[in-house]
Amino acid sequence: MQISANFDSGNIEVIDASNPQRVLLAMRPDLASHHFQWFHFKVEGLVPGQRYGFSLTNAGQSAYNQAWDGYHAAASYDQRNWFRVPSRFDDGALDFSLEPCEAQVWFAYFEPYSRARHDWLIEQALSKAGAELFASGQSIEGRAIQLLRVSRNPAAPRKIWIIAQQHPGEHMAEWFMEGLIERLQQRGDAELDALLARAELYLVPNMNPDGAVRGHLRTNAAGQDLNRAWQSANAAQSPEVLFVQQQMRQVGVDLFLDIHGDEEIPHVFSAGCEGNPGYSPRLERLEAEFRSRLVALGAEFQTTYGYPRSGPGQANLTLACNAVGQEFDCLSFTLEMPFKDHDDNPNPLTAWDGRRSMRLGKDVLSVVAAMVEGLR
Ligand code: GEM
Ligand code: ZN
Repeated sequence: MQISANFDSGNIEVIDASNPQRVLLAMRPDLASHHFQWFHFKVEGLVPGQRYGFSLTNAGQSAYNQAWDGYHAAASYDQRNWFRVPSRFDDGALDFSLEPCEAQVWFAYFEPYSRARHDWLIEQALSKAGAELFASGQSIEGRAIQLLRVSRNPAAPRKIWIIAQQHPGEHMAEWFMEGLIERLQQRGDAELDALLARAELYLVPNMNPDGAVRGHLRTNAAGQDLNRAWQSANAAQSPEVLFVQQQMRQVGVDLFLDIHGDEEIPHVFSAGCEGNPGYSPRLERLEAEFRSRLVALGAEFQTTYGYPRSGPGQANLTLACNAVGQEFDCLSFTLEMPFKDHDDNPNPLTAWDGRRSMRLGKDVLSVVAAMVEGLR
């Protein structure tokens, strides 16, 4: 049996593989950071029908070590179709076993979104979704941070910004962007036509390519949590954020969505700007309308569970959602999808996955289209 992780978004260390029924593994921390929780590795040389056991021995020290209860590892025989493997968090380790039907299998914390698929998505957006490469920044290690613009009316007054995967382990975020870009390829979509008559879309499908490729959970190649850099972005530590902020200041922002994944809460939810100094009844109304429209649409989204609300003036303005909402006095959300399942509509086979993330991206576009007139 061979175990490997030296590939795009790979992350595992083999502690002891001498006992195939109890292979001892460990997750590797982000570069220059203590954060870890993401794992992604390949096992080859399996005997179909024989049971194999794996143990992530340092799960109890991970960034969100309260998040393992109810979590089940993702697995795939072909890197396209993913399913969940019953997993148990016990005595500080995450244990799971499998009786494989093939000689090789991949395991991951969530269905990975590869850099190769990212490159394909950018090409799809440019060739089929009416997007243009408005600007391109660079990550610390020199990977492109593409800022796409979708504009059918250059005089459109509204500027809608959607960024994804500031936290590199939150691969559901770029699946969401793929769903949104896929919908932009549709013809005869009346909602989309109405939206693009009044707004331009500014999309960043992946904010943190270095971290994603390196198999990081939370930080970029300098160990910086990009979602804590929005008051101090700089070329050395957070060029990814600096680039997007500079573009936002040139273009303007009328609605901002920051797409993330959450380790602990088994639901799709949003976090707004109620703690911002500039929060107003207008923004409160817009937040409530966005949330109620998404629920009414029948999207996989709910408002019962989520992060604790911030008190007045207590927001952390180093976060993208709060920083952008405050600076541009606009509707601004962090949108969270689960690493576990959306328990309002559980799917034991797959839990939350890329396909459902894509569906949510499409649904969010409908809500944005319905609200574009009233954003200002
Ligand atoms: C979260 S955003 C945290 C927002 N918290 C509240 N109470 N609004 C982060 O960056 O920690 C997003 C994420 O990591 O997915
Ligand atoms: Zn995040």
